[in-house]
Amino acid sequence: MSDINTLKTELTNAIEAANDLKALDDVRVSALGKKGAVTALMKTLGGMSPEERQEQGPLLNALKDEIAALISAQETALKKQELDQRLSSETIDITLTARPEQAGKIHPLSQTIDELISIFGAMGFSVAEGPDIEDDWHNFTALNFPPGHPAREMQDTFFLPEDESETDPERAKKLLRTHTSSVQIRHMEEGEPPFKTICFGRTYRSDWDMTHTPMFHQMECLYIDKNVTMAHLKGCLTDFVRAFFKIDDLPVQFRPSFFPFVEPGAEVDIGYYKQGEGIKLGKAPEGQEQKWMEILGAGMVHSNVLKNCGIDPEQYQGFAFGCGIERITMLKYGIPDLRTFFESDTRWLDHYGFSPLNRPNSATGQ
Ligand code: FA5
Repeated sequence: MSDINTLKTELTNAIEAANDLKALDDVRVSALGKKGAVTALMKTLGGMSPEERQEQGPLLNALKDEIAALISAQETALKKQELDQRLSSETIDITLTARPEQAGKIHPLSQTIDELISIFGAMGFSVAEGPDIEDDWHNFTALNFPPGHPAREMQDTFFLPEDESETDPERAKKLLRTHTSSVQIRHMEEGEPPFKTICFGRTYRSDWDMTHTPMFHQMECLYIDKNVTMAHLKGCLTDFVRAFFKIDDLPVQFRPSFFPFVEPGAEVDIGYYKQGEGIKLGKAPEGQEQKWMEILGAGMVHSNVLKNCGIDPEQYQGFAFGCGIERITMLKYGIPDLRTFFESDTRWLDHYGFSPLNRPNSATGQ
C-alpha cells in the first residue's frame, strides 16, 4: 500500500512538473509504458496469493486510472497553453495581397448553347435529343438522300461495323452522325405534329483544318405545323441571329441552295464589313462594301422526309435549319481557330470562358 502511495505521489509531482508535451510523454512512458513503474507493479499481481490479489488488484487498477487521468488533464492544459502562446505571438498581416484563386470557367460552347436555349425557349421551342451513333436510315435515307447519291459524299462519314442483329440493311449500317438533322427524323417518327424543337449535339466528319474538325457541334431547328411558310422561316431565323449577335439591324440574306431534305433550300448569310485589319458584323456604313458570310443551311422540310416519318405533307409543312455551333461562337466572341476549342488548354478557357455566376437569363432571352 505504501509502495502505491509513494509511487502515486512521485508520479503526480512529475506530471505537474512536466512543462511541455515532450516532458509529459516521458512521464507517461516511465509510468504506463511497457517498462513503466505502474506496469511493473501490475505485473507483481501474477505472483500474489488470491487473497493478496483481491486486495491489491483494485488499488493498482485505481492507481493506473488516476495516473492516466492526470496525464490526460495535464496534456489538455499544456496544449491550451501552447495555443495561447502562439495566438499572442503570431500576427496576421492583412495588408498582404490575397493569393490568386483559380476559378472555373464555362466553356464558350456551353455558353453559346445556353444562349441559344434561352433565345429559342422564349420563342416557344423545346429541346430534343438523339444518339451520336446513328444508322444509315436516320442520317441519310429518311432525309431523302437516295442510296448512292453524291450528296452522301458531301459529308465525309465515319462508318462503324454493321449491327449483325439488325435485319433491315439501312438500320444495320452504323455511323457517327454527320449532322443533327437525324434528330428531326427520330423526333417526327416518335411523336405527333405539331413539332417545335431545337436540338444540339456532337457531329462527326472526316475533316481537319483551321475551320473544320472531325468532331464539332451542330444546332438543328425544326418547326412543323399546319400553314407554316417560308415567311415563318425567314422571320424566325432573322430574329434568332439578331438576338444571338445582339445587333438589331444585322443584315440577313437567303441564297438558294441544295440539301436533299429541304425544298426549297437556302444558305443563310449575315452581313459584315472590313474594319482596320479585322471585320465587324453588321450593316456596312455609307461608302463601305457590304460583305456576306454564310452561317447556316435552311429550308422547307421536303415532302419525302415528312412521308418517311408518317406525316401527311398535304396537311403539315414546316421548316428546318442547322448550323455549326463552333462557327457562330467563333464569330460572336472573336475566336480565330476552331481546333483550340478541343485542346483543353486552361489558359485558353481562362481567356475565352465565362463566369459560372453570369449565365444567360432564360426570362429575357439574353
Ligand atoms: C448540314 O449539316 C445540314 N444538316 C444543315 C441543314 C439543316 C440544312 C436543316 C437545311 C435544313 P452543312 O453540311 O452545311 O449542313 O453543315 C452545317 C454547318 O456545320 C456548316 O455551316 C459549318 O458551320 C458546320 N460544319 C460542317 N463541317 C464542319 C467541320 N468539319 N468542323 C466544324 N464545323 C463544321
